[in-house]
Amino acid sequence: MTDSNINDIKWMKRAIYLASLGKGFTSPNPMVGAVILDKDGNLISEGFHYKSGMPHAEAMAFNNLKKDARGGTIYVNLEPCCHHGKTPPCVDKIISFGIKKAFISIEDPDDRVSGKGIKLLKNAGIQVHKGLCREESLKLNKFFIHRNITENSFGVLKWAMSIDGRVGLKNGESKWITNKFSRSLVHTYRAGFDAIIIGGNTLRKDNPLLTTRGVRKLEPLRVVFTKTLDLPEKANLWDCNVARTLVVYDSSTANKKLLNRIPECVEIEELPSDNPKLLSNLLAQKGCNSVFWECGPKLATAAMKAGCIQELMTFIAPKILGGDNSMNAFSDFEFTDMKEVFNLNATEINLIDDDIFVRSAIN
Ligand code: AOF
Ligand code: ZN
Repeated sequence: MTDSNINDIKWMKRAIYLASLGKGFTSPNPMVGAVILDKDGNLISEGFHYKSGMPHAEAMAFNNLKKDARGGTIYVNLEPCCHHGKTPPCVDKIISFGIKKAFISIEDPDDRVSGKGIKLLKNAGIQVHKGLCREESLKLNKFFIHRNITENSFGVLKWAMSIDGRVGLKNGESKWITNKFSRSLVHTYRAGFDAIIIGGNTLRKDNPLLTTRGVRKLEPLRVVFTKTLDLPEKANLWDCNVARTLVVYDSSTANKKLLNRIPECVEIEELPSDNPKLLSNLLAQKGCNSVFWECGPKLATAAMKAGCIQELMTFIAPKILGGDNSMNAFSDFEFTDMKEVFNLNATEINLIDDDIFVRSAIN
């Protein structure tokens, strides 16, 4: 590897790091960072996209310029945009400031940009290098990329269970299976998502808060997916000062008269059926790149079946609950052959004090 390659990687990694500073705030937009060097290779500016509707990474970097950028180089982890959205096109800025070389890690999957941004830069005579730190950039924006390609939110399903695979006793008792460190880690993980989903059963049974406990100032949207609208009059989720709440109900089965039990501050949406795919699609349209499913067995099973889940987070506690009728993480998938089961790819295994944490992707 030459010195120039090493430097290019260094600056691209810096752009990726800057991009990551927007984590939790950019949706529906991606996390983007930009670094600008002058013609002699000195750092003259940098920027990142920190919120949808605010300047893009490149725009922030050009706004912060300390020196003339003519003949310089830009490093950016996502293809610069060429459309007039909430803000003007970044390619125009790159061209007008006289940049000569652009390192772009990955193409933008957004149809309005996808390949067109790079083409415009090349047409303007800018040398474009694509693919540097590609894997890291794909990983960083996997939620945004998934939402753009599938029009659904990237789903991560979480559950906590005993070492014999139970999520609760047969009377529904489930507080607390895992230790306090695991539970507080869940609050931190929530901060990485745009929305958290539960079903009506979980709301009735657990009355959860579904917050990050202040880990993130702008709390994720809390979503209740209900078939009946038979929800309690008093619930922690009805306190909209803590975080926003959205109730989504199945209009084919719900009793709409029960809507008046829900406080006005709660947002309401209806769907024609209880298909979780429709919910994932609705949330994607509302700008959620990612959703954290913290639901019970029925909804978890339906979400898995419908392809709404891309990743799983499992907390395993050193406890044995036993019992034929204890609660499971899933209800019946009705598999009759081992060829039908979900095959997972474990990507992370950690000890959380005496609990085990496993992250896995669905193959
Ligand atoms: C960039 N740099 O920092 C970001 C980009 O609604 P707008 O105008 O903010 O446009 C959003 C789209 O712009 C988004 O879907 C993605 O294609 C691109 N985001 N592009 O050049 C940035 N955040
Ligand atoms: Zn842009």
